[in-house]
Amino acid sequence: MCEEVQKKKVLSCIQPSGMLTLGNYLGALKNWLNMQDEFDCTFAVADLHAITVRQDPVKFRSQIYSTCALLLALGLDPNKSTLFIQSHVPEHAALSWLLSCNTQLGEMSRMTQFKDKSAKHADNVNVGLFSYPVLMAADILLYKPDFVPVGADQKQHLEIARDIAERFNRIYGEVFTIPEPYIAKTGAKVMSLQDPDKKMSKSDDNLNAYVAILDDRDTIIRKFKRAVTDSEGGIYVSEDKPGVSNLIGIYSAVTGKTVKDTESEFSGLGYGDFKLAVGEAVADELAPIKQRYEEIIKDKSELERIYKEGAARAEKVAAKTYFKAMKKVGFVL
Ligand code: ATP
Ligand code: LTN
Repeated sequence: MCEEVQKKKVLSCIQPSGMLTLGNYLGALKNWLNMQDEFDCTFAVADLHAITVRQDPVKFRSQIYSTCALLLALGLDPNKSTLFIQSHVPEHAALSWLLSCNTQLGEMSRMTQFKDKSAKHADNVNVGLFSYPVLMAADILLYKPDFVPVGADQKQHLEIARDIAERFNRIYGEVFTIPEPYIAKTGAKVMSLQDPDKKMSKSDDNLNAYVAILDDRDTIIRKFKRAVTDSEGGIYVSEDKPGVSNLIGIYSAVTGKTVKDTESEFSGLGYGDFKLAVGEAVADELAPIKQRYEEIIKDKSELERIYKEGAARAEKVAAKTYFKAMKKVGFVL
């Protein structure tokens, strides 16, 4: 008789805060997809996180739909993985309160994403932006995952989730699993095409700074042609050449070639030809995704069926963990 081996668990989320970018794809989503067979995966669209910066309600609603559709177009398979919308499972916000009361102001003040985002949105430095990592800890801890696939920029948030879990377990008794980050070897930090010292971000005001997964071929190639490099020439990775290094990183992440092979492939070429080649490789990779997306987004009722079914499945797991945590703290249930 064959014994069924319990798969290890994976959880991750993405905010519907704009058009998903090449950075999201190479840094996080490609890993999500690769993990679907080997792991028991749960993925959510983190709509609650997205309102830490102001969202236009009409655009926000359509971004939530399009983020779900794009995840499916990328190859997320609802028969293998659970896909849901974060706000549809109320335990996320509820556990976040419990965890907030066990998190210190001091540890939260060190978060670099808060520092960056509060500088960028100086007119709306709200309490939610500050406590964002606690909600993220709740997202994670409810599902007791072994691994959380994220880009390198989220490492600090994951560390705080681990600290919160360890502290809670120590004070109240074992409830949470301590999760491990799972960070890609290539593409973990894709930089802005216009300012390669900054990460590529879907909420960047400069449209040329990022490539959206749904950009058409001409737009993708144009954005790469305009990418900031340097005046020195020479196609190799170096700290003094953040623009060129970023393009090499993108090319090797997309093609699967090593950085060394990429450097020798382009050695002796001018920046113009190099940028065109990177643009074409990215456009080739993204074209079929865009095509599948156009089909999926047409069928709203099928999309609704998938994320509702996902939420029902997710809530069963989340409610169990939440109930256990409440009980340990002493609530009357
Ligand atoms: P925003 O710009 O609204 O803050 P974002 O583009 O940073 O959003 P998130 O939804 O916060 O995207 O992140 C989703 C996933 O994509 C996370 O795992 C994050 O680490 C990863 N990610 C985001 N940007 C990059 C990037 N430039 N390079 C690699 N991974 C990234
Ligand atoms: N903060 C994350 C998005 C996010 C997330 C999560 C990632 C929200 N909840 C839980 C992993 C696990 C970001 O990528 N900016």
